[in-house]
Amino acid sequence: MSVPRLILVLGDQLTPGVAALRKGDKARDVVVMAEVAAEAGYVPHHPKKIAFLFAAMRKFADALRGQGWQVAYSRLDDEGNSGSIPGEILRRAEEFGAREVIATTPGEWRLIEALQEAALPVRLLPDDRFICTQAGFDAWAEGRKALRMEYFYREMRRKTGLLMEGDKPAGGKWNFDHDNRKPARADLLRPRPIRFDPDAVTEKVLDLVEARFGDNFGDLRPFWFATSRAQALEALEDFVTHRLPEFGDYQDAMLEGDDFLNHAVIGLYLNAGLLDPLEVCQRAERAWRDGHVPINSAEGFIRQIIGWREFVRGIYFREGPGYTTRNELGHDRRLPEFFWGAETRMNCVARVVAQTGAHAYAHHIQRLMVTGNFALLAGIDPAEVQEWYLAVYADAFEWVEAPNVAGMSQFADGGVVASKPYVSSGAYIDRMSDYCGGCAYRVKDKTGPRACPFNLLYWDFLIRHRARFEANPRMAQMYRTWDRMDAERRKTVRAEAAGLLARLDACEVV
Ligand code: FAD
Ligand code: DLZ
Ligand code: SF4
Repeated sequence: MSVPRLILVLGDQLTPGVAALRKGDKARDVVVMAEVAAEAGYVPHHPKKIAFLFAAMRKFADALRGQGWQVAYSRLDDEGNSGSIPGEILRRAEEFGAREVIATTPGEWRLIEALQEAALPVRLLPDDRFICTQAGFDAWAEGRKALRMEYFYREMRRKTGLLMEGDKPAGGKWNFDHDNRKPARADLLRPRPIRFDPDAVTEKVLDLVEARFGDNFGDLRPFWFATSRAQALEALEDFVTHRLPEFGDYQDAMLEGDDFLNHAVIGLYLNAGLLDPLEVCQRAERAWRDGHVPINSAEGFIRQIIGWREFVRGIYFREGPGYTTRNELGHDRRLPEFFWGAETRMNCVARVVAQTGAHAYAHHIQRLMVTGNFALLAGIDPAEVQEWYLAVYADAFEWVEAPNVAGMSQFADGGVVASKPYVSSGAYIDRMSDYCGGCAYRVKDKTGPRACPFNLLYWDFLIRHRARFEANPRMAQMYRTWDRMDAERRKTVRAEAAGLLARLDACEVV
């Protein structure tokens, strides 16, 4: 009999057709899956995120066994668990007499490097669960002065044929974002995402996570995520039926009493491998062709997946391991404690952090224009901001988190992802949400004791970085507005912003 090889399947590779499994031989090889302290602890992950991954991993292992695979599964509390992926590879190699490992390339440079340094040779196969290959992305990017998602997205539309009529975009436009900026009103009838009661496997994981990670930021219970492919498919159907029709309209809206609005809440399932990006988009397209969903919603949703999701992945691997340490704006302030739940008087921030703690979820505009906006305006160290996002969201894996946080949100990459920094005063938050009504600050106040911190810090940010952004045609108008402001008023804004930042540094409640 030939020597068995180890087939490594990581926690976010829960796809039956993942590259390493395709290369494996059921009759010869052993699948290795491992819950390990190193992966569960390299940032203080939200307990719901750890529970989701462990429960989904255990069920996936069972499904593989059902298909005839031999699976060596390490539970976190197993005696002999070495605590790391390379350690578990070595342990299983000794157990089964294997001399070779086949793995699908992880979505994180740290883990790629760890596998390359493992005691056994590890053959890394490209992760082909994406629409665009890395070679395809690099070929598209080559020679372009700036990489812009919109042009990449059109290529992906042509490549997949999604929402195409011949070689023309369906509905006559590539992008319907212009129709997608409506604020939402509280609506008790808007259906919330479907919830799944934990079964016996999940309950066991919840007990483990409670004991080991119960002190991490975030609520473990109630736990309601899907943890199998069948449930993830149900969650997709639930979204397409109930929330996709108005997804476009309310994509950017935020409401205090509605943590999900019309969002899909499937990022975690896509990223863990329970759903396939193309099948998700084809389902949305079918709903449009059936007349169930308008084009602005179908297009807006599909763009997030074949556009943004594929684009940020291409950027992460193109930019290399140094990407996450970039800090082009030289920001070095510590992340305030209120990101971890300490008191803040800013209602918008308090709400988004509380919702994040409750669900390990916030939608895109909450991540970008509330917490991300505040961190950028206040000049927080982008490494600390990245660590926070990587820890608190159930869908966070570095390949997708880093370009969104370091690139899109914090401009730490100097403009690789975003053509200008995503900063705004309180007016944007007020327009798109109902947060300001219940806030201790007044969004209309530009200065004074109750001035909204976003108003003060917005100008302060622009002036601190004037040399870099003044020439940007999309920002020139703001500098003209500032220059036209009364000199005394400008002095007051800067002095009050400095006072606010000093209070932040002194850990006072702001
Ligand atoms: P929906 O709004 O319903 O969108 C549908 C799908 O589109 C998502 O599930 C996701 O797969 C995809 N998508 C949408 N926007 C993006 C994007 N910018 N990049 C990649 N995919 C996108 N997404 C992650 O998957 N993991 C992260 O760690 C992550 N961190 C983020 C950090 C910041 C600061 C910002 C601004 C965005 C981040 N995003 C991240 C993108 C986006 O916020 C989430 O994908 C989305 O909120 C997930 O919720 P949903 O499934 O309800 O998405
Ligand atoms: C995020 C995570 C966690 C919390 N735990 C595990 C684990 O115990 N075992 C595992 O194989 N993967 C885990 N992961 C995912 C990895 O840390 C890593 O982010 C991805 O595999 C990168 O693609
Ligand atoms: Fe946020 Fe300012 Fe509105 Fe308060 S007033 S909720 S701080 S934007």
